[in-house]
Amino acid sequence: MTDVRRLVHEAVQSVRITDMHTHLFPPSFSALQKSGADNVMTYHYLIAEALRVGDLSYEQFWAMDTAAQADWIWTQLFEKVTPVSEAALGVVQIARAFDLDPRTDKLAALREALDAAPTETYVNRILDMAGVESVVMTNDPFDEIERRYWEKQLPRGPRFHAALRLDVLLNDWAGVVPRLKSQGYDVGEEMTEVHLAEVRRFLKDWVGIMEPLYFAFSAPDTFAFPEQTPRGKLIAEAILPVCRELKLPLALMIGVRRQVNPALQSAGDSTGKASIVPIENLARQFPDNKFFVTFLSREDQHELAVTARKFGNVMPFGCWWFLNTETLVAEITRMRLELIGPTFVAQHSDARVLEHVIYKWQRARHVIGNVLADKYQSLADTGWTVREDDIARDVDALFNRNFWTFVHR
Ligand code: HDL
Ligand code: ZN
Repeated sequence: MTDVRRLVHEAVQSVRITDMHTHLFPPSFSALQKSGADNVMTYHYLIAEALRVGDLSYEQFWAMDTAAQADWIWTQLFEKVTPVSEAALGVVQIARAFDLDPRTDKLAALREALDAAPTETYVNRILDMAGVESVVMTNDPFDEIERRYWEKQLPRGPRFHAALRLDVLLNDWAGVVPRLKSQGYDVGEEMTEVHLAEVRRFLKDWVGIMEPLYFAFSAPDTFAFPEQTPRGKLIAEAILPVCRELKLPLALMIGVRRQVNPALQSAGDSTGKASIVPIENLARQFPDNKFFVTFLSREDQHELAVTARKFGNVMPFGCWWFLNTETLVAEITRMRLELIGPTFVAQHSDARVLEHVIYKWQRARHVIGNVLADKYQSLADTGWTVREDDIARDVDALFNRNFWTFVHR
């Protein structure tokens, strides 16, 4: 391995990461936090894969309790076939991080090693194993269970940041109106200026409660902007004005097609090619707003990278969900480096279970490290002197600093 490649891999292996999009919660949000072997095994990625192997009906699978589901998934993906998929290999990597041999130690040992009721100490141990400095959660003010935790103002510690998730507000205005009215906000379906001002008040109230780093919205593949719909008006006249006033980015996650197979429940969503035009319109019409953007479809990635060249208020982030594979992380990262240099957020884990961060970031460091090593080696081959502190600066930007600079800009 050349000196340059070694320096790049060392920098990537040692960088402390900000994980800007996860579904993790601190131990104080006990009903919402997920850790431990049975939660690792019943990740919806693995459920979908196991149901392709086994001969259980959807109903039979969902009728089992979590431990029985985990045992069944283990048999399907780790005994009947070889765990070479991203998610199955991830379980192996988690086991290996605890010095277990999953072939011989099997699921029982994983249950022994991982902690389903984590303490602060365990959480810090896992985040440190992954080299993750802090994570950003996904926080829904319309989730009744989650609301109760926020109302108690429970401590969440310095390693769990909030992001205010707006899917319910933006996807179900008619359903939200009575709920907001019951909380004392004077809103109505006709969405008058008074109603929009009340939505802005609602958003600011939750900013005061959660102190989010950004607002987020998972948009369908059909997302359009501008559009004369409640969603279009809420974005333009409620969300973006509050984001501008409080200097908060809006994260747009575009391309999901929810519940293409409802029988798979949490595993039933899929992907669809979306249009880049709404992002161009938003970035151009609202130059004082900041947009984190990620698309779910492989086919949208090139247009996103080109759009980021056109608009400095667009920050591409991560290789999301079905794109978080060795092949596509390498392709997307290479494409972004070649079009916009090290000026994006390289990855997020989307972890749903605490121990996910171990394999998600081990894989990201490996794949992104290889791409970066190629790029710096190509540069060195021209005679440009590649310096160790330049590499460290760029790697920290991709895995950490670009996120914070954009949030605080
Ligand atoms: O909408 C989202 O934030 C997605 O990441 C979904 O939560 C999805 O189910 C997921 O976990 N993807 O990794
Ligand atoms: Zn997510």
